[in-house]
Amino acid sequence: MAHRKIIHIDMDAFFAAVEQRDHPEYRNKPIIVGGKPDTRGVVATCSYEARKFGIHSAMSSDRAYRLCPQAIFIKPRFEAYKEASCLIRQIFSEYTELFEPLSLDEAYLDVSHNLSCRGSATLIAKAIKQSILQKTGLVASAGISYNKFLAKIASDMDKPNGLYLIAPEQGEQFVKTLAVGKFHGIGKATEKKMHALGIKTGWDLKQQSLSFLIQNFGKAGQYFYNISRAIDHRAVNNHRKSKSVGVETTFQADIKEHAEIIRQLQQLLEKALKKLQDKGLNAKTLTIKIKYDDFVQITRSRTLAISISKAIDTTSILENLLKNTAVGQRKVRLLGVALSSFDNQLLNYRQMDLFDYT
Ligand code: TTP
Ligand code: MG
Repeated sequence: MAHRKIIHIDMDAFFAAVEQRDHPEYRNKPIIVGGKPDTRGVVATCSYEARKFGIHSAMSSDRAYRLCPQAIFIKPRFEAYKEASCLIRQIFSEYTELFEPLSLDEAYLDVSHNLSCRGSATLIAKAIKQSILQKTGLVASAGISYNKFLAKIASDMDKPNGLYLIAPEQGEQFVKTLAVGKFHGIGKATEKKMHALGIKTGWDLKQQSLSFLIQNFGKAGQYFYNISRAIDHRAVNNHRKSKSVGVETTFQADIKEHAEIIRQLQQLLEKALKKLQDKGLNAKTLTIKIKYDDFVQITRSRTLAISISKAIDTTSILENLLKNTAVGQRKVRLLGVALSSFDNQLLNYRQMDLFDYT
C-alpha cells in the first residue's frame, strides 16, 4: 500500500509574530501576548526572544515579568490573528481540499494526490511556507511524514522556520528514542502515569502489551500501542467534526428568577463563544437548553443572518428565546447554550481580500 503524504503546518510564535509584524518597534524584542502582570493573567504566547528567558505559554504573567522585567506585555488582538488564520487556510486550499485545521495556527494537509512540485510533499511544504510568508508576512514551520502523528512531531523538530521530514523508513526508529511527553495525545497527567509505570520513551511504550495499555489507559491504549510502532491510520478530515459547540451547567440549587437565568445564559454563551474562537470558527445558530426541576427538557434556537459574537445584542436574542418557555414560573435545574451552523470555511477564505507584504 502506498503511504500517505501528510504535512503539518504550525505557525511560529503565532500571536507574537503577528504583533511583531504589525508593530516594527516590537521586532527582535522579548514580547509577551496575554494578561498583564498584577492581573492574575497568563501568557498566551511570547516571542522567541522572550523564550530565551524561560517564558512560555500558560505561565502566569507575574512569573514572566520576574523572569524578564524588560519584556513588553501586549493585549491579544484576536481579530488580527483570525485574519492571518483565514489567509493561511486560503493558501492550504490552493494545495489541497483535504486539510484539517486544529486551531488558528495549525493544520494537517493530505497531499498524497497532489501532483505539483513533482509530487514531492517536502517541496509542497516549502512552497506553502513561502506563500504564507509572502501573503501574511509570517513564518511557519512544516513537518512532513506518512501519518498525522509523525507529521505533527516533525513540525516541532526544527522550529522556528522549520522544515522537517520523517520518511517511512525512519518512522519506527524515530519514535523509539522519543520521550513519551513529546507524543501528541500524551498530556502531563498521562506522562506522569507512564513514568510511574516505568514508560519513559517510545521504546518503553512498545514493550507493553495491548491488554496492559488498555487496562491502564482505557480506549487510548490502542492508540498508544499503535503510535509506539509509528502507526497512525487517522485520516485528514476536512469535514467539520463537531456540528456544534456547547456548554451547560447544572445548578447546585434550582434557580427560578428570570434575570438570573438570563445572566447564567450570558455566561454560558461567553464560554461557548470562547470555545468557538479557539477553534477558529464562526456560528450563526444559537440554541438554548433548559431542564426544569422535573427533568423535562426543552430547547429553543434561532439562526441569525450574521455570525454570533459579543458585538451583537445577545441579551435581546436570549430574551426572545425565553418567551415561549416556563422560565420565570418554573424552577430550572440545568441550562445549556450551543452554537452551530458554522460558516462554510473554504467559501469564506475565498471571499477574503488577499494582500501582499512583499
Ligand atoms: P502554539 O502553536 O502552541 O504556539 P506558538 O505558535 O505561539 O509558538 P510555536 O512557535 O511554539 O508554535 O499556539 C498557537 C497560538 O495559540 C499562540 O500563538 C497563542 C495561542 N495559545 C494560547 O492562547 N494559549 C496557550 O496555552 C497556547 C499553547 C497557545
Ligand atoms: Mg504555533
